[in-house]
Amino acid sequence: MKIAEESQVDLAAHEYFADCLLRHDWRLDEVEALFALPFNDLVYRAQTVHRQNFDPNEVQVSSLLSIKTGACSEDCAYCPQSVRHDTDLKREELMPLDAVLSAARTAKAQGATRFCMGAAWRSPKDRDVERVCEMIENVKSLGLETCVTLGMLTDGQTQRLKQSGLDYYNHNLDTSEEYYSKIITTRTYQDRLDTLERVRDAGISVCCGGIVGMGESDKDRAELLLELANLPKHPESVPINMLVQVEGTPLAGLSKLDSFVFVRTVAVARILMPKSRVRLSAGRTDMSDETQALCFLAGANSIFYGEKLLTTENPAAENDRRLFQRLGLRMSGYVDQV
Ligand code: SAM
Ligand code: DTB
Ligand code: SF4
Repeated sequence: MKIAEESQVDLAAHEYFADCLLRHDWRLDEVEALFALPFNDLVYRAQTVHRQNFDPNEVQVSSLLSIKTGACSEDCAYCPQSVRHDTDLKREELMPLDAVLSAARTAKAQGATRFCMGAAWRSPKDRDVERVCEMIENVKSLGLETCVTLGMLTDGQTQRLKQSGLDYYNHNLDTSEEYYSKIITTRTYQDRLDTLERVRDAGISVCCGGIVGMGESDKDRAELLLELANLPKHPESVPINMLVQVEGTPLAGLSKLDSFVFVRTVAVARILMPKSRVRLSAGRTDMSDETQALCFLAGANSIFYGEKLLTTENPAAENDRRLFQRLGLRMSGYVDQV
């Protein structure tokens, strides 16, 4: 065996044994007990786990682009892109390759290391997947990691995406199984789990998390994190989104979630999934710098970066760079700190 092959085997074995040391058998009462800890104890515990596994002052940054916008047949109550909700959103067909590449170049110049492309589909057609594969190949050639989120996939589609060089697939569980049926009626939790399994089987890294602030209970939040932590393998990325309330969606006007509960959710995710990137995701525009700093203290080490999420606002890149500077945080892989 050549040395390069040997070290790849070593690496795979190392990853396998490292994964075996992670727990996948959390119980609901244990997770609820973590949530119920005094805030200082919980954050201390999360930061301790964080330091054992990551550089505590480094944050990974991903930029998002909506490559197909609106007119989605699903009825997700949180989403401005559902055809069932009367939002002001302008629908757009699948973007041409050059427009995608131009956005990817801007994201890279601003310091992003991963480019995530999202499409408002229930599930893509094979010909859509072909076009997305072309985007993936081209974005990768710019030196960016790639992530896509396209809805439910078949086995053939996950294999095709893997072949194109896709690094991550985002597919969120979003909430507990019980609350899911109150938020979405056009697909089931099991549909979601099935796609996640297909993505794993194809050898693509998994990005999977959820949304809080949708009127769910403490138990729902605990169950969501329990579900993620007890997957056969922890998702490599765990986005924790605060609901962005969009006028015209059924969830607009809900009372806002206590920001400390949001921080607690980040902390518990960090403790349950010690080696995963926990992403402080949607909702940062409405968060104070202090709340975001608490999230980093609680173990968040990734953000969505750049002016826009998919269809809603995100803080300006310049503001985030200033925040990082004030906190002494570094963006991973970004040499030219501005
Ligand atoms: N259609 C695909 C799907 O649902 O899997 C991919 C795109 S969908 C917009 C990606 C994710 O965005 C959703 O799973 C949800 O977690 C998140 N999302 C959508 N609307 C949101 C909102 N208003 N606030 C926070 N997160 C939201
Ligand atoms: C994720 O967990 N959050 C991102 C990404 N994965 C695709 C999407 C957030 C969307 C927020 C609402 C919008 O901009 O449309
Ligand atoms: Fe469609 Fe995805 Fe929005 Fe649901 S979350 S309505 S599947 S775009």
